[in-house]
Amino acid sequence: MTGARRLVGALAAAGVRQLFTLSGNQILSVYDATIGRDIELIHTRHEAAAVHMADAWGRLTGEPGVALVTAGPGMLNAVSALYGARMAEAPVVLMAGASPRAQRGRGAFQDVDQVAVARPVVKAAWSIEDPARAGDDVARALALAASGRPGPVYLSLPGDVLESEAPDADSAPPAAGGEGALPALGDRDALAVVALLAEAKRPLILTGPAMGRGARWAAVERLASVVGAPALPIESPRGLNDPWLRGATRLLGEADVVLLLGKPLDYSLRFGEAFARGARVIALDLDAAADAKGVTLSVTADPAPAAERLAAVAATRARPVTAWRDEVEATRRTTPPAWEALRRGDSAPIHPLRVCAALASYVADGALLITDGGEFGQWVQAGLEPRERIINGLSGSIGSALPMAIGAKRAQPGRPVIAAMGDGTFGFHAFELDTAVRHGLPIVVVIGNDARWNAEHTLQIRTYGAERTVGCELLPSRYDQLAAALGCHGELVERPDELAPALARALGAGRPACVNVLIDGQPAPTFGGGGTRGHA
Ligand SMILES: Cc1ncc(C[n+]2csc(CCOP(=O)(O)OP(=O)(O)O)c2C)c(N)n1
Ligand SMILES: [Mg+2]
Repeated sequence: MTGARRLVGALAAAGVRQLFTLSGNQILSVYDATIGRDIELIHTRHEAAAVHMADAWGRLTGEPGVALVTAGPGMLNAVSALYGARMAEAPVVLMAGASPRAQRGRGAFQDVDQVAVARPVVKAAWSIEDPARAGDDVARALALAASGRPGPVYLSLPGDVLESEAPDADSAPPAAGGEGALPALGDRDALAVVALLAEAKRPLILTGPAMGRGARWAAVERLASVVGAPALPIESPRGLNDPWLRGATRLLGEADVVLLLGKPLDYSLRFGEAFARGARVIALDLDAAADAKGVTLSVTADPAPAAERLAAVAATRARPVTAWRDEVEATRRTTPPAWEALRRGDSAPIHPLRVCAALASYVADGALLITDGGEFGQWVQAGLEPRERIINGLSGSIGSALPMAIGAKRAQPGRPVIAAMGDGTFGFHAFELDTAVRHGLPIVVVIGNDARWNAEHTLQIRTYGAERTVGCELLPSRYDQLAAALGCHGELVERPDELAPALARALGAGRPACVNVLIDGQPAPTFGGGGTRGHA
């Protein structure tokens, strides 16, 4: 059996049902090996898009999304998206074709040290070297991507390893269980953390992106309710200035004890300066540094089981009920009174909050909302209250929303998926609308078209003055016509009263749709407080 067949066999055995991919010489043996297997090739128009799709799949299902791209430029195209998956702690496996081993370092076609390129942005990167073990490598990569702190894993696939025949390995080692044993929370540490939380008047729990999803998040919420702390995932590149936190941003800066669960004290928390002076910070993570600056108590433990354990320990202690948790949540849900008029406004170009108002009922009915960076993205995050959202994440990279919507629709085909993004952001992967058409994945793209890169334009005004704006203009292009040319349903919306019928037609079209809304490019809302401003 060839290495390629063994690799595909291992993917199928692990339950992988699709590869997000773009073809190339070096991976055609893998394509061939999928014939007759229950694995679909979702073939994209750019390698980064393939990884963004795998990223969304990983975030929604908890299972690794798998992308397959060709060597050299194909792999290099995917690297930026790998960074997005790493910062979002999304389980992803990227496999890329690579030069035959005998040609390494001899100027082979599209030869570049792909493992070295991938290493800074993945949990692990290696090259498959033995066709007999190709299946084991795949199983290991999949397990590693999903375990501990999830993230991307990279595998190079040398052409000769894929194509050569090899007998089955004598005794294939059992698939390794990810990272092996992860550090567990000790009794003394558990008591110390609970004691600090018990003393707090305004405790706060912040998590990293992975702890903010699925079963991990359920554990966090149990702990939060036992200790009377608001719990929030930090997944926005604007940190505590995440527009979805609204006025709660200010309150969070008043917390007196902050428990960071799987959340580094990084730029998104202004390295600790986002908190009140004197606030005590507990850092609990797989790799918590013992002497981290600004940290009162540092605990090395796997945060997901630790959250369960802490909840159990804290439940044995009486704790006075305070209004703090409810106050933060109520403030988070409250939008400024002045927004009501903007949500109902009838002026053109359309205010971003008017677009939010038109989307609200779909989101309330359970549509999955995917939003990307830029000022329009921030407005959408501030102006809507989805049960579940996917945003670009701590990478602060724009452009992923459209391909992520495709990966999400593949994962949850029965659910409406709405991707709302700026016009600049749309341009990065607009051609993936073609991928959505070919694969019958009827996503709805809503473009807030202000004919500029407004986030940067706004920063220029703030930093250099209104008379020194330069290089951030776009055109009010007919992206709806572009979409229609690719086989999508297209809508142009110029006036507020056109919004609701256009969205209804788009969501009912039964094929991918693009609603091109000419908006008034407004600076994103800010609510004051700690955090990081101005990031995508
Ligand atoms: C990959 C990447 N390139 C560039 C940026 C810088 N950037 C952040 S927001 C933004 C403008 C986005 O424009 P658009 O999508 O039209 O949204 P708007 O701000 O106009 O609402 C840019 C260029 C980034 N964050 N990521
Ligand atoms: Mg724009």
